[in-house]
Amino acid sequence: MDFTLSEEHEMLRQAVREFTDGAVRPLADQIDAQHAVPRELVDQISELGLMGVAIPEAYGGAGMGETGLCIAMEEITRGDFSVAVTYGAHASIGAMSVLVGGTEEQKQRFLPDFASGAKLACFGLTEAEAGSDAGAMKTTAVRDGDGWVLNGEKVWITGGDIADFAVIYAVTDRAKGAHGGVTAFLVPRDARGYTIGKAEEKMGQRGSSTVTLAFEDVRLGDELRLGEVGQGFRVAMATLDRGRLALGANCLGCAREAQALSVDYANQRQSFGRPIASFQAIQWMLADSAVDLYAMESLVYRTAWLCDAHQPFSRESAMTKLFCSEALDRVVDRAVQIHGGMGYSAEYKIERMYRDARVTRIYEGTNEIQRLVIARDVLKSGA
Ligand code: COS
Repeated sequence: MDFTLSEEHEMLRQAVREFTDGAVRPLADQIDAQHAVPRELVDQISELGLMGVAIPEAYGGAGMGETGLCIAMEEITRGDFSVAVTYGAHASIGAMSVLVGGTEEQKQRFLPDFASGAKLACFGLTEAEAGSDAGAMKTTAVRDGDGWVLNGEKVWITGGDIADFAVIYAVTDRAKGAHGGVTAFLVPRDARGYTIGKAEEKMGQRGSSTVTLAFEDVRLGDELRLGEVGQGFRVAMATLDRGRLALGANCLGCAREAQALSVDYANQRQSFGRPIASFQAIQWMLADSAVDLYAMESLVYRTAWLCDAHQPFSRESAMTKLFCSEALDRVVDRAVQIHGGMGYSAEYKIERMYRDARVTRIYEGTNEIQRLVIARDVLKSGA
């Protein structure tokens, strides 16, 4: 058994860490206050080659697998969650839908631009009345000659305002139900009838844009259909397996930063004539968070290894998302407690991180859905 990262992965971590320290962390307060990630930051991520970190070299990517993507996500999230989520909307679930569901021809046509960041993608599954029950979607794509006509509206689409393409899941045969009647499409932003709607005002991760995308009689050639007709639900679920894993890496990065800030604060803050780090009450909180961090790291990188080794990892990805998002909540909550009144002040980073963390138990499948996915697999396999 060998748990060491390859030299290549270690170099990637170092490069992303330097980028985060120099370019991301200094902007985090501004990003939160202005509710926007500067486009230049997204372009810098592209220039570093990170948009294609998990895309195979054959399609212009770095070929560093989900392990590489998790490293990049972890490190960027240490600097700012909104930047990491903006990055992940493309690199983790947008572009990955094409890798997971596209034909060889589509991979060759689209992935090189997705890998370089010349074009960005977003992922459109959720609708106003189809969140956890993704199969209840109302968006339709109807055959029209050689192509399709798309109608409907997707909500909560991260990065929908900057994406050049949206991966849209639509009902193509209502009679077959969600599982056999949903198909995925790669919809270009400049298609007639494609409208980018309003951005949500959010509690946290305020810099990441989250918009509605509406489609009114959008005509699509059949070459923009991703995968087989009727197989879209499976493409969505297999893509989310990767997305949920990468989200675990986001949680790990945010938790690491919260713990590092807590250690600094505990060493520097004096109470009763000595640093609060010398009190057992504080030490126990730091110890409990260290255990959470170790468990998060173990889950993230073992599951990434399963994915890169082409082994099944749906259950493990749901477990990673579930555990890491709940562990992050515990770690940031302790971090606020250690910071005392300062942890509640908007002047300290920890206040933003506490707000940023909360949604991780909700998006990419609520934790209730993760428990459902895990329990179904436990009951099916008997263990
Ligand atoms: N990989 C590949 N295929 C998968 C899969 C996976 N991880 N999970 C399910 N499938 C396939 C199943 O094999 C099944 O195919 P068959 O009908 O041929 O057997 C099909 O997809 C339907 O799966 P399932 O029966 O589990 O569907 P349900 O509608 O019962 O449940 C849940 C699906 C609830 C798990 C799904 O709707 C879900 O994940 N909801 C949350 C959505 C979400 O994460 N939203 C966030 C959006 S992105 S921010």
